[in-house]
Amino acid sequence: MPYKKLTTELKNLISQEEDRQNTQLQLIPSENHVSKDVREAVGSVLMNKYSEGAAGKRYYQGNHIIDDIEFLVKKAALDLFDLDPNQWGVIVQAATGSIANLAVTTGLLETGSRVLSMHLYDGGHLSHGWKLPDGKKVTISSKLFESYFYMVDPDTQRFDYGKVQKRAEEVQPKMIISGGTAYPRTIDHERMKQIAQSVGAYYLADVAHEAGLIAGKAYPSPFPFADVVTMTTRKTLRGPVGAIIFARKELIGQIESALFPGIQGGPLNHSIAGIGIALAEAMKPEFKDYAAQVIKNAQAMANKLQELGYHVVSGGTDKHLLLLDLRNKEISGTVAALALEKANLIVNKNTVPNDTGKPWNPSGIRLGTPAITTRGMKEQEAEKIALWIHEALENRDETSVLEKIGKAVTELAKKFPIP
Ligand code: DSN
Repeated sequence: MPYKKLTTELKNLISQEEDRQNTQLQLIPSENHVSKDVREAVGSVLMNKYSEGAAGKRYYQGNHIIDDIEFLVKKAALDLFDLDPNQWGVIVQAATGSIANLAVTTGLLETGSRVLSMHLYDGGHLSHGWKLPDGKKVTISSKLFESYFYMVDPDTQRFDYGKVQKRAEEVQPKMIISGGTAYPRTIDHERMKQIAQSVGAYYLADVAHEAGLIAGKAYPSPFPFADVVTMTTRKTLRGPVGAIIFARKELIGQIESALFPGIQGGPLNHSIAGIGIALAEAMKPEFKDYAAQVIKNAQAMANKLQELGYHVVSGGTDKHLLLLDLRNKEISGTVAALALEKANLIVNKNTVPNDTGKPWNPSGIRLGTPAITTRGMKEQEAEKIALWIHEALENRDETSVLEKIGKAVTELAKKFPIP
């Protein structure tokens, strides 16, 4: 393909994607819409600079400005979460959450050590040592460490910390991890730290999903308890793709060397600056209103769906996400997600606790409100979306009904433009 045609085609596709984001509703809880300032930072000339090494200790010349940027972003990260720089260290170079978690585990643990984390079907994450139920090691974390999982109580679909304690005593892990992708309830970080301490393990709280809610003081902070906290920056924190690692001062050096030269080369300076802008935005008083509204919207959506006969996992949500187990409706997660896409409602299929389906055809869908709340939507819109979800799922084989809903969704979306 000639260069000019390729460039034109790519520019067209970018503009089509912008249009798609504007005219559909993004209900995937790990997605959000960043500000123009974040986009400008990420698209800036900072990406031209190589800066391997920590800020102030680089292997390349010409990095004094990049150093200033990285120092500023690190300080902003500590400030946003009210952390004392004498007690906490921070790393902003990890390109993604999975890489951040790999840096933490490889930095603090011997290869082959035992790690205990949330089961994926109960809301955990691949990078916490996930292996398939038949034992197949499909992640680097499961290949490097001996991984074990704790699960939600089958009746409440919430963690029973007494059972987590028992599991920890059986497994005797070197690290206990909480957090992940789809646990809709508050995690008791104080209890998790006690459990970890009782077996001599580090406690890593992965708050990738909740970072913005914690920054906005709408969700409990893990910092008083955890030894290490990791987060991605693109979800509720409303920044670019990236991650932040916070660790108690005495642990940060090992993690830093595990990241570079252990895992990564040159950091993504443009993303780091974009993270800094997002942190600054999260310091504004209105970000607290945003975080609180994200949760109100998710609860309004969960309540409405429950009224409509859906099994909302754990009976509701304390945060920005909810999980529907569709087995009572006899619809697979895949069929549901595809039907909703035709109605311009973008969700993802997801495993649910005690799933009897397969990861590529699980029994549920996951919904979230960070992106619609950024657009300015409130409970009224969240309830309307729940009604559309119901109508679309009931009429999943009726293209004309899905198209009709899709048009109504777009009309609403256009009233709430993306930043
Ligand atoms: N992408 C994250 C999420 O959707 O929660 C998982 O890696």
